[in-house]
Amino acid sequence: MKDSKIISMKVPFIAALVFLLPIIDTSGAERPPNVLFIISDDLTATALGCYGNEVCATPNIDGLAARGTRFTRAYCQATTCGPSRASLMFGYYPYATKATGYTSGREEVGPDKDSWAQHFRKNGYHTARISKIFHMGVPTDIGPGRDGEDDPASWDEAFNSPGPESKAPGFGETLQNNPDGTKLGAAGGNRFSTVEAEGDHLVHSDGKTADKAIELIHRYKDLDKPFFLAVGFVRPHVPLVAPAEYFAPYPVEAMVLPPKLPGDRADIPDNPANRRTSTNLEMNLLQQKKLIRAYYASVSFVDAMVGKVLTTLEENGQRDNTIVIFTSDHGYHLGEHDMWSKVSLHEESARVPLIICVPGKEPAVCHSLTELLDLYPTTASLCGLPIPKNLQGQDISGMLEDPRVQVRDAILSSSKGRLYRTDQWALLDYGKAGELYDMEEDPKQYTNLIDHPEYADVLRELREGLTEKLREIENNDLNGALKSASAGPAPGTTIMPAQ
Ligand SMILES: [Ca+2]
Repeated sequence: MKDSKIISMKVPFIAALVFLLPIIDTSGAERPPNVLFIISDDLTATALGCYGNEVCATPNIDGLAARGTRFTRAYCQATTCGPSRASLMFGYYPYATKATGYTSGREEVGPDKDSWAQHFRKNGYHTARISKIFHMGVPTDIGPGRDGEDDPASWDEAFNSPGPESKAPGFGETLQNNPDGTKLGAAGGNRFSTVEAEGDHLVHSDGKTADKAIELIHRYKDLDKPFFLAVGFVRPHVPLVAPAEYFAPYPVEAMVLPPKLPGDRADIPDNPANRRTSTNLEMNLLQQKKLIRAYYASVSFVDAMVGKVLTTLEENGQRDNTIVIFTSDHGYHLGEHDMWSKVSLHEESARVPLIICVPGKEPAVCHSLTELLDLYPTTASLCGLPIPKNLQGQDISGMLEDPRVQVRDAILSSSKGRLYRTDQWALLDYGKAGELYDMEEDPKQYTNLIDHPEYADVLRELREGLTEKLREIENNDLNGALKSASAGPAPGTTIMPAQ
């Protein structure tokens, strides 16, 4: 980032024009591009080849990244499923909506606000959901194929993908709270259980999701309007269940744990966000390696399903008129600082993979700070739709033209505390306790500087920035402070008429 000092808030006029040119489809008619939004559940960027993982095979996601813009510093707004998804789908920070539990966010924003998909639906798009887009319990809703916390107003059609989860036939294990290995088989529920499953992809929820997406893409080829198709894969959320063939490339003895540095946890506050440790989960080293193995198998399974969907898009001739987005609702720890899973506000948990592939745009890697709630206004901009004024995200479409463009100085994420992350610094604020990291000198976050007197000025500036950010977020139209925003172009935004 040191060489990327260009700060351009405005896309040059010509570039903006190019962005908004409608795509001419095979029938010769002009219409806005389709949107294919793919979201994996609990997927950390560090597990993907295109983000530097040299073990986990993700050729299809890597291929998408090679064609699109890969964002290296994209962050979720909450490090748990429900509030992260409510935030990205409705375009508000959890601090504004108070949507912090297992909710779609609809109840919190009210009936007069349009979700991301609903906005496209109202502007001439056919919208569809497959599986988990708003919050669904995994495996509680996935097992029976329930809607979970859906928002029906968002979709013309919605499909669920039931799956056996930890009850899938195959070789199952329970890795947590099973120190002597006496509990045989895969325990049910939201646990570190694994199944090397018998049978093909269609045994599982994600296999059915991919096949439904393929069916819809075929069907939508002759649609008289563009589509907004949201495809939610539930892996690598636990239980870590996938066809056995996806486990085969990852022998457990070849799995490498992150370094366990002596004293690493001594300066990490005992906050609820930091308690999913190997010790608390009672996982020995072998079980930790098995967990990584099953996580990689699950990621490779999702990658294969993503590949099926993208191949169908290409074979149907729709790749050149479809914006493809791939991301996750938050990241995940795979043993860093001896932590596992989500909730933590450290880098591996708060950062998400984000790839945006827009037909005709040059491939790029973008290091600018971005947030998941930027997706709503950005895709609206890319498709020539108005950007609703109530949205709290930013239009980052300029980054797709020039990856040096920046639209924000800091990101905000949250769980049991909050993360305020600037270009150089990460402040993890828990109220009385906290963590401060120099992300240029210490990207793995080994040395908490918060009590070092020489960083007092840095800390004060970050706290002021955080306070200011929270004040901006509080100034929203949900609490009566602002007049209700109507859909319309943001000041200075060039808009194509919606079709
Ligand atoms: Ca999740």
